[in-house]
Order: sequence, then structure tokens, then C-alpha cells
Amino acid sequence: MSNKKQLRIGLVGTGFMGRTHSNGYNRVPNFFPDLEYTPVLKAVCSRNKEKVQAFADQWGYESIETDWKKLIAREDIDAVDICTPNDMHAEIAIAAANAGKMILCEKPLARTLAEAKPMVDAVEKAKVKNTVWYNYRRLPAVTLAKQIIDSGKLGKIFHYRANFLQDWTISADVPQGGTAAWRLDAEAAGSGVTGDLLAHCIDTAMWLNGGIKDVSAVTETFIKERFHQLTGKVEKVGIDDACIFHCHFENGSLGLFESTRYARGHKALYTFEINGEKGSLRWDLHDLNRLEYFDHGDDGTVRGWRSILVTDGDQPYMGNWWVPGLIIGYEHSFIHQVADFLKSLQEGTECHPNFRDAYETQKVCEAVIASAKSRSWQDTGVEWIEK
Ligand code: SOE
Repeated sequence: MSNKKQLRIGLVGTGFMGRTHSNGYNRVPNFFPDLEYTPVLKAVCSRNKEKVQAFADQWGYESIETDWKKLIAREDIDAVDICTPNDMHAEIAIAAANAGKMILCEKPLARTLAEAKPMVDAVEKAKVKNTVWYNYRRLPAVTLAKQIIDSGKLGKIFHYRANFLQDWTISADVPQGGTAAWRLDAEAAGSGVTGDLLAHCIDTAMWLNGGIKDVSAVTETFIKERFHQLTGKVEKVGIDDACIFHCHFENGSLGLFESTRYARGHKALYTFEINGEKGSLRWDLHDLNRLEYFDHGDDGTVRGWRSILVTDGDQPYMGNWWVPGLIIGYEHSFIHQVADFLKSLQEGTECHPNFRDAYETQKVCEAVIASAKSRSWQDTGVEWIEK
């Protein structure tokens, strides 16, 4: 029996993200043994009783609920983890905050800025700890990029470029709505690739390079109608299948972002590159342990891109894993997020990105959609300081 302080988790949602978060809670005690807190998987909630019981058995939850309101009302739950489709985030988060629960919410924070605002107000009013799972920040190579940029090694930044490319919706037979297809349903998701994929790129970009001031975007919906699994009818598609935008950052640099679910051959190709006066960095999710670094200060005869395999104990998070040279994967970003959340509890600090930070990302997403619609530049109104 552990003598650690407990963080008793109530998870809502049993899809893909429910699995990634549950794995995070389960692995943290093994690999971050020095933390004062340990997660306890108290309850998982989903509407289908058989399914949620099977999920509880698979991942080690002590109990189940089929009504999230009951989960929130339980006294043995400290933190509510929201892994539902986006249209449920606001209602659950606001109720959880009002009940004094901590909240870990899957990204994006909400479907729209208007929906996100009362969520931020609720957690700030209730003073409950909150975080949003923009997990890619917590891959060691990405965190190392942050450290290199913050140390000034790149000097003045000129360019930030990011892509998030997939190909899973090219077939017109892919339905919209309901289990596994809610990301294609504007009502459930809010937007398409902008909220689902570019939101990740925007979170990382502002974390690494500061606020995005204004945007000019173009979106496209290649398949205009799809079968809707909930209504049983062929309906108009309301999401953006692809989005390209360029922007100005507060620091004067230019940004270029592209995301699509129609890049045949690419499954989850998240890449970024940042070019500064003294050096450049680039990273690729398909080779996630590597960070490429060009240092113009190197001796000219050997100058070139170096490929850093980020696995040494003195590199971010890696002291908690294997031995130098042995790599980790996608799931570790979630394990790190749990570890950082527990650490922030221990230290009484914020666990960024919190709702307020994710609200700033939401502002950019909203401006991108508005820009594409109006075919004009849009100010984002971002005030990027992680608070
Ligand atoms: C969509 O396919 C998706 O699963 C996103 O919802 C995740 O946030 C992203 O990390 C991977 O792709």
C-alpha cells in the first residue's frame, strides 16, 4: 500500500484519448517514483454500461458510472478528466469546476471561443487546478527545442513553419457523426483540422515562439456531403478538411501552417521548423526522439544540420526512462503530462497549458476560421503569457 497522497481520478469518455490518459495514470508511479502524489483510477464514465465496464476492467478503474453528473457528484473523486467529444467539454468542465473538482480536459478546450470563455471563468472563480492535454509539448525533443530557443541560441527568430498532415478521410464513404466519426461532424467537433490538428501546432508554436498576432487563412471542404451516423441521412459537411494559414508573431517573425486529412500517405505527420539569426531547429513526429539543430556558430568546415537523439538522462524527461540511446514513444507525452500535473500539485504551481493558455490557442483557431470565411486578415487578440 503506497503512503503517497492520492489524486483520485474520474474519467469521462472511453475512446482513443481515454486510453492514452489512462495509460498515463497507470505508468506514472513506475517511472516517476519521486512524486508525492499518485493517481488512483477511481471511476470511469460512459453511457454504455457494458462498454464502460469492459474499459474499467482493461485499464484498472475501481468503478463505473453511466451519467457524468453522478461522477462529478462523487466525494471520492478529486479530478475530472474530460475525454468526450468537444461538444461536451464546456458543460462537464463548468459543472466539475462548480463542484470544486480539478479538471484535466482534452484539447481543444471547446468548439468555439464563446464556449471556452465561461470554462475559463468557472475554473478561475472556483480556483480549481486545471490543465489541457496539448501533449506534444511534453515529448523530450520538443521540450529540448523550447530550452534551446529560451537560451537564445537561435537569436532573433524569423520563421516558424508547421504542418500536421493526415489522410484518413479521403474516402467519401467515411461517415460523419457518432462514435469514431464525431471529428467530422461540425456540431460535435466545432471545426475540422483547425481545432483538431492545427490547435496542436498553434499551442506548440506559441509556447516556443510567443503570441500569434494576426492570421490570413484558407480552408477547404473537399467532400461536401457524408452519411451522418446519428441522423441516418446524408448531410452537408460543416468542417474544414484542410486549412492553410500564415501569420505574424508578436516577436516579428512570420508563421506558415498547413493541416489536412487529405495528404495521401501521411498518417500523423506533425512537423515544425524554426529559423533564427544564429541557428535553426526542426522536428518530426514520425521520428519523435530526434531534434535537428543547425548552429551557424559552428566551425565552417564542419557546419551542418546535426541530428540529436534525445535520450540522455540530462535531456528533458529522459532521466526517468531507460538508458541513453533507447527511445520512447507517443504515449510518453501523456505520461509526462500526468507527471507534470502531479508535480504542479506538489509545488502549488500551474500546470501549463491551463484553461487560460488554451483559451489563447482557441482565439487563434477562431481567427483562422473567421479569416477563411471572410477572405481577410484577422487580428487574434492573443495575449500570450502563460499564467
Ligand atoms: C485525430 O486523428 C487525432 O487523433 C487528434 O484528435 C489528436 O489530437 C492528434 O494528436 C492525433 O490525431
